[in-house]
Amino acid sequence: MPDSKDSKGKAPQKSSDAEQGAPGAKLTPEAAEALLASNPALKNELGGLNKDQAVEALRKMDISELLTGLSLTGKNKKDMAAFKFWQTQPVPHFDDASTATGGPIKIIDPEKVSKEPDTLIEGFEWATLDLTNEEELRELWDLLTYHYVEDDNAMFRFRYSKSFLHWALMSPGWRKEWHVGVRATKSRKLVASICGVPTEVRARGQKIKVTEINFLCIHKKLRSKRLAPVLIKEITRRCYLTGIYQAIYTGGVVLPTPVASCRYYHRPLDWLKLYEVGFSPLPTGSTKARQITKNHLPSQTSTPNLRPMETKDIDAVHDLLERYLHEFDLNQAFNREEIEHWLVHNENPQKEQVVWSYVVEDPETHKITDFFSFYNLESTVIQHHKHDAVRAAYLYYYATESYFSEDKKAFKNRLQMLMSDALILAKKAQFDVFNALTSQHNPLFLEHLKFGAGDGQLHFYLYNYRTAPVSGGVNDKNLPDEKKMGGVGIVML
Ligand code: MYA
Repeated sequence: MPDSKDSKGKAPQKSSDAEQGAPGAKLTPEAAEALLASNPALKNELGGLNKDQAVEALRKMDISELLTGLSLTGKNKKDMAAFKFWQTQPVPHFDDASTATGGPIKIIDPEKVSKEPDTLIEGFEWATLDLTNEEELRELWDLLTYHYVEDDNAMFRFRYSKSFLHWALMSPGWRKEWHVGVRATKSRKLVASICGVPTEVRARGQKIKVTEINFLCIHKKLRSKRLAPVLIKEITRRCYLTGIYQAIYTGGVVLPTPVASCRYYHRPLDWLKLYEVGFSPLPTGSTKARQITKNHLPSQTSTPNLRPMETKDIDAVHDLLERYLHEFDLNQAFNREEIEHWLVHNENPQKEQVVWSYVVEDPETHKITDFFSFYNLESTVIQHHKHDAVRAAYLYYYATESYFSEDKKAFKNRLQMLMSDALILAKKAQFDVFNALTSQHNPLFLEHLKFGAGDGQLHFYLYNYRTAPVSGGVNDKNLPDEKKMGGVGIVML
């Protein structure tokens, strides 16, 4: 039973009017089969049909209807029949996603990359944001706070803190040129953004230098004017100019073509507040008191020798995490500096804490045997008389030596204990809800620890790189499945 109303994923947006009513392309049988194979949710929607019937049913639909079907809740209702922009980009098409071998889609000749940006619509100009400047950081924060991702019913909107933006956008190797803005020429107001940071990912063992793209945002008054493609092309140009030809990004909307799709799960920490803001429903037949009791957590953690991660743990955590992440088809390849940046919290009274990381140290060998982390991402509760924000902890990276033992049951038990402690620590840190995807080995603990299924999916995309679909940890019923693990080993902010 879904326990939470909203996914808090990267929510889908309304379609641009320009493409409404465009005729939908028909799929080939191979494309329909590939799409079914990589989308358990869609397959589930066609439940009751055998494979051939399902393929045939899919072929009869146009792509726009089909993509609507990709979401169990119809959340992705967006007429994308034409994909006028995405069709022109080096991304896999729906029908070739699973068939071709891995590798770059297009070889970029740096000589041919334009040295100048495209012109913007009248009255607007390009900006490069200097996020070391408090005022410019505040401008980006302001744009995102009022115009970034909302859920379908416009009840919640992501509220990334300034500390978060600092953390997310100034990671090792960051470049100012990849913090792209658009300003209104007259007022100088920042009205749009798209940002990237460099990192490396491994796709089926192939290490790729990528830009991690995030914070694509357009002021509400400038929506549906085809500005998003212009922003995407501009950051692509800036990446190409620095010799980066691939990117990774996530979104709640279906675009050509997800490499993996995970589902959101939510563990209430303050059930009553989540109920009051409309995030968690009261299940039929239950009472508020029963829900509060159901979600009650112990006040003390239970893993022996658990403590906050410190600078001295960086090498050990790096070693453990790298060995663990290697096991996933799609994962992030960290260097030491990145481990320090992404996982170690340095006390600073001026800055809000963004990341919480814990390690287990063996008291005899002093070996780090386990580690887990979560980060803070609040959402504004839009127009609520009592609460103005929901504090959500998002599960980040974790790893445990028990994964490498033969005893898979011991690994499962260990992970359940660690994650239960993560919930307790998040509750102590005043979070209202703990969110996790079906990625990593999360199917081993989600249902056991009373996470409720969200209604959102998070789709993972690679730009200018093809690899066969990666499992998102869910089965045909879009439920977490231990047999579907091992796909996604990257967490995107
Ligand atoms: S995901 C977060 C996205 N942001 C939000 O949801 C915030 C609230 N919404 C908005 O600000 C706007 O609605 C946005 C679209 C900006 C989303 N990713 O300008 P338009 C396509 C990619 O008329 P608008 C994140 O940050 C759409 O299919 N494309 O539309 C990761 C259509 O194309 P096509 C998207 O609503 C971002 C076209 O845009 C998305 O005014 C990764 C319509 O443009 C989306 N989330 O603005 C970006 N939403 O005709 C890709 C719509 O083909 C990076 N569209 O259907 C690619 C890698 C680049 C670097 C490469 C380096 C090598």
